[in-house]
Amino acid sequence: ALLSFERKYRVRGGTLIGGDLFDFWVGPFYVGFFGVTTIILSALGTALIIWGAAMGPTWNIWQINIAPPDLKYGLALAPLKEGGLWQIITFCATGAFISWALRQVEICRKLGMNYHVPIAFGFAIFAYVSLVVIRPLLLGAWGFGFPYGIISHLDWVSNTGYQYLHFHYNPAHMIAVSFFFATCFALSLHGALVLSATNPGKGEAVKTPEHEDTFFRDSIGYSIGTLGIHRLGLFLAVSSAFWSAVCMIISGPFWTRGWPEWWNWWLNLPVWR
Ligand code: BCL
Ligand code: UQ1
Repeated sequence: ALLSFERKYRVRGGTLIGGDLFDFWVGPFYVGFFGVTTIILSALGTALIIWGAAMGPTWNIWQINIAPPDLKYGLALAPLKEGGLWQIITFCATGAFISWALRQVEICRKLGMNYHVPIAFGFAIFAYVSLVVIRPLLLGAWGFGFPYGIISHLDWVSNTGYQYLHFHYNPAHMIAVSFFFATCFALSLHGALVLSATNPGKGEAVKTPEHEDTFFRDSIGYSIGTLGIHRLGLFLAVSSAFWSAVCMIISGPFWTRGWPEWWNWWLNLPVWR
């Protein structure tokens, strides 16, 4: 159902392309040019995955796999059944993700909001594109992309990790992992704080942000504030995706040996060498 205030926000314009074309809603959903491209690309990509599965040896959901082309095809287009399908699916997925981000931009413009949401999603897209486009381009073959399948992509992560002997020694991976953990920690603090303030014992009044500030000032001597925690959360989350992308783009294109060996710069510092 349309909520009482929703109609007020259903404003014309703010589109990036095509003027009024597709500037309408279907039920609760804004359509827009990029809504149409999202639907088309994700439907096509999904259909191709199902088609690829149908040509494959199994319907076991864990084992279905759509592999990228063999390395011998380099950066060329491969035959459909030998990775070409993976290439088209990758194109559809990337196009659908970017379309989704641009639809977010149009909705932001309609609402007079800033672009934090599509920019944040852009970092997730960057992490995906770093694996299936940027790194393969830098290494000279689409075959370096990861395969689409539940078990198969896990095997790819494991194999790719061990190619560098011990991936925990990748410094950018260290930073990415630390940001992921910090994100979880910050969100758990925030969720716990908000719920404890807004869900008081029976018969008690809901508490205010001043109570929240006071809790953290009393316990650790500092409160980052209600706006601040959301800025911190955005920074931590976006940094997680960013350093994930970096840790893969440098693995191969800029460092080909084991990651433990990279740390020799430390052992070789003139102070103790
Ligand atoms: Mg590691 C990557 C953590 C051990 C090898 N590793 C990662 C990172 C993350 C991580 C930092 C994956 C997240 C990411 O990229 O997000 N690794 C991690 C941790 C440990 C660990 C915590 C641990 O030991 C506790 N890693 C190891 C071991 C190695 C190893 C030592 C294997 C032996 N690791 C690798 C390799 C890789 C990682 C290889 C990577 O490739 C990966 C990485 O950094 O990738 C960049 C980024 C987010 C995305 C990519 C998601 C993008 C989402 C898109 C844009 C939208 C999807 C929409 C969806 C389809 C729609 C759904 C439909 C709706 C629900 C309806
Ligand atoms: C915090 O200080 C704060 O301000 C009142 C919040 O807002 C609701 C929070 O959610 C959290 C988690 C904190 C504490 C965080 C730090 C970094 C001290």
